[in-house]
Amino acid sequence: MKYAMPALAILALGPLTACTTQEAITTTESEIATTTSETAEQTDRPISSARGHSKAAFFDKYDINGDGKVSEVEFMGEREDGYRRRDANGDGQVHAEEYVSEYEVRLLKQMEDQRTRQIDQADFRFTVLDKNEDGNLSLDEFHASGSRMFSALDTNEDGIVDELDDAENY
Ligand SMILES: [Ca+2]
Ligand SMILES: [Ca+2]
Ligand SMILES: [Ca+2]
Repeated sequence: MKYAMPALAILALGPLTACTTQEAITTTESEIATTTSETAEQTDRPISSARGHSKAAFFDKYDINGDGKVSEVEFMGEREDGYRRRDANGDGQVHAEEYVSEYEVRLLKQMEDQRTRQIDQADFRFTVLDKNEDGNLSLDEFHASGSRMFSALDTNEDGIVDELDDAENY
């Protein structure tokens, strides 16, 4: 029945969750790297355009009247707003510093949002781990989480994690 673990229990898998967190950070870094290497035409997209989320982000950004369709008028209109936003000194031109600094502001905001989310998740993980809610993570509580994690990985329950186990999330 361990596959039917509720989300809360999965979150309690301390190191495993930490691993997932690390993965999230790595993903963000690679997204930033990807964004940096994108062509000029693509950089107008929302920075956080992880695969799968990019379509939703596209509609969120460009579907101004929210009808589930993006007309070229909506698209180009939003692009023009983006151009005006970048033109910080309002001279009708986007200079290199204006272009880069607009990106920097968006990037910093994204990183701050990410940081806030990760810290909130760490706070939440602690409340899940601290079973008796005394504000301290005892070694027993920490080991309880470790046992659940090991059990989830040792799918054939032989006390060893190896190739014979087919857990998908490490
Ligand atoms: Ca300007
Ligand atoms: Ca405790
Ligand atoms: Ca095993």
